[in-house]
Amino acid sequence: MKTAVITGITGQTGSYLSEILLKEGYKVYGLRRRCSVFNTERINHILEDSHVDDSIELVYGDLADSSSIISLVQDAKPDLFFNMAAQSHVRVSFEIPEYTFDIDATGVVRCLDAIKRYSPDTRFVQSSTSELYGSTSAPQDEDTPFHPRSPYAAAKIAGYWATVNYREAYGMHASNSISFNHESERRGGTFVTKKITQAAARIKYGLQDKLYLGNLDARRDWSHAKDIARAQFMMAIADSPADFAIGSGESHSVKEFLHLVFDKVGLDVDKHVEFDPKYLRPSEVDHLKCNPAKIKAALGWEPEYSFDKLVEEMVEYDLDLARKEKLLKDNE
Ligand code: NAP
Ligand code: G4F
Repeated sequence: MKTAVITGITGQTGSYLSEILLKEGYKVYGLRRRCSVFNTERINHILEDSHVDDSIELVYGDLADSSSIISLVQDAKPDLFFNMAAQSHVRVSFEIPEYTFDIDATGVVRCLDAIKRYSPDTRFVQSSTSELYGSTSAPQDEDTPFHPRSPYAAAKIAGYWATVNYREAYGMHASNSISFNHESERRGGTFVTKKITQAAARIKYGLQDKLYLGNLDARRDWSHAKDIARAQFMMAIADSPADFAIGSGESHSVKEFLHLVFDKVGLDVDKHVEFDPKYLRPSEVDHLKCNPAKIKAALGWEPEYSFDKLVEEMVEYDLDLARKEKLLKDNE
């Protein structure tokens, strides 16, 4: 049976990737962190389905702990290894820079080196990021110079180059997905898109009144996480390893996203949204917009979601949650 490891399986994109791999007939090993509360909310539906055939196995570990990564690689000797785990919040990385480097830079080397030593035929995909481009002007692609603007991006750039280096030095099938922003109903609530859709839905149902945001002028290339996960799988099974910029090719400002969501829900932005400087970053990334020509030509990847369809799905999901929350509150 074909096997795959996913670090960060409990995260947004790792959860979608696990669905793709199971559908493709892989046995999936997921690295999960020990947590004081349940942290498998995004994959519980998959765990329930796979209970009968053990097609998914969760293993405790941490990117800070090389022994757990080595054991997993030695035991599973996977065909594919996706490093989806990271301290993935840009603003938080300014507050915990050393930890962010340990996980997002050294953690990548821990994975690569375990594979090199114990399972050199395993194919590796590193979740790199458009944050590497930082202040370089849009549009960006594989040939655009990097200029990181946060501890997160500086750490991820080390992970990017470690992946390139293990490919060149040891002939490993190791690739970087330079993914632009990707969102979904499963997006963490402290990222701006989910923060907006969640707040709009709760305001609609009278569960909160205000939404506090930082810089509304930043522009991002937002895709659906399902489309990005599918691209990462296509990279892993491609004949040759390579680095690909993955995104929709469109950019929108945070302000546009905000207005679209509030319009869909029928709310007035001026009445409910306020500025809070605590959400500003010491250095910001102003404009990210992908040129996805290389992955489209080389692998035939095409996104299935439009920007509007992504926003619609997120809004509908959060409206449904808010409706249920209101119902519970009314029956307390
Ligand atoms: P996410 O929802 O924040 O998920 C991160 C995952 O990493 C979670 O499963 C988390 O576990 C796990 N994790 C964090 N620290 C860890 C550690 N020390 N050891 C082991 N696991 C750890 O992020 P995402 O949006 O799915 O993104 C997936 C990957 O793509 C990340 O590497 C991110 O940096 C990168 N990326 C994301 C985007 C985007 O827009 N989403 C764009 C470019 C690149 P818990 O569930 O226990 O917290
Ligand atoms: O949603 P964000 O926090 O995402 P950001 O910083 O672009 O990072 C995400 O995408 C990267 C890929 O480019 C990933 F590598 C990374 O892991 C993560 O998934 O912020 C988007 C924009 C920023 O310009 C931020 O300043 O929204 C602005 N913003 C305005 N108010 C806010 C807020 N961001 C957050 N999180 N919270 C706010 O209240």
